[in-house]
Amino acid sequence: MNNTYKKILENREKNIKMLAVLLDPDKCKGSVLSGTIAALKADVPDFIFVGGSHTQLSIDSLIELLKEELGTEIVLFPGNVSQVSTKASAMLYLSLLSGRNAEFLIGQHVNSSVAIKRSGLEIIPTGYILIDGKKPSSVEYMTNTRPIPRDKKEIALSTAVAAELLGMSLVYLEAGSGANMPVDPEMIRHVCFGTDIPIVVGGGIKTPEQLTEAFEAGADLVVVGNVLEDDPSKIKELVFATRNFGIEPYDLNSQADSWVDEEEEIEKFIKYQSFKKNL
Ligand code: 1GP
Repeated sequence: MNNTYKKILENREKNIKMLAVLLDPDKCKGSVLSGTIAALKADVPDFIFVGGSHTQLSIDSLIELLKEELGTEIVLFPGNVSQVSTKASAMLYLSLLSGRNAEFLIGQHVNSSVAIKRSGLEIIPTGYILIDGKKPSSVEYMTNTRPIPRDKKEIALSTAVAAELLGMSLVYLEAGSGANMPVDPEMIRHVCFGTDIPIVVGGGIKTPEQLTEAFEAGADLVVVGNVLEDDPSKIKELVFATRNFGIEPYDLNSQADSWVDEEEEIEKFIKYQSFKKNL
């Protein structure tokens, strides 16, 4: 098994939640790119995804730059076959299961399968499920498909289970980049409860609270994009919320208390030693 998926499975096994940052090559350039790289150097997410719904330019140079600057592996999140790059290490091999457009279910795959197999990229078969994020999404428009209504958790579950039975490695619940509303935690909970493969959630997540809600509902990996295009420094609080997921404030306090106790003990000991010296 290759590295990216292995890491996802190992973390899932230990209930360690993960964060991926999605960089869209169309938007991530100039000062946005330099600001994002600086922020990501200080607070490192688990994965960097690169891709977009309608990018057609070569993404090789962006990937090379990211690898050089961040020293991290890059995962492709392609909107279409033109976004395949051998500079990346892995690729989410997406099939848009929520739609009924054969082109995005299997057509693009047939057109590119032999080249992708030869590329040496780690391929992660992913059931991509578009959910209504209360804003028309680029995915919806570009693929000419309709999202699953946000209150139809049974349909989302049936689609995710179909992904699992088809042998896919991941389910990606996607509200669409820049969604007004992220996937409802109730839907995430329902899907996670009924499936046995890792669940990725993205679209419209902007705050540590939304991220934590997705994790609490069972998401293994959360993807954020737009929020960092607006303000790269937001990565700090999102990485913090991911790393501290599951640690109760009580635990943090009691840990702090024990450090205080320890410090007090050391201080007392030092005082005692100097007291003895002066006897
Ligand atoms: C889109 O899920 C990703 O595919 C990220 O969405 O840009 O809204 O964070 P945002």
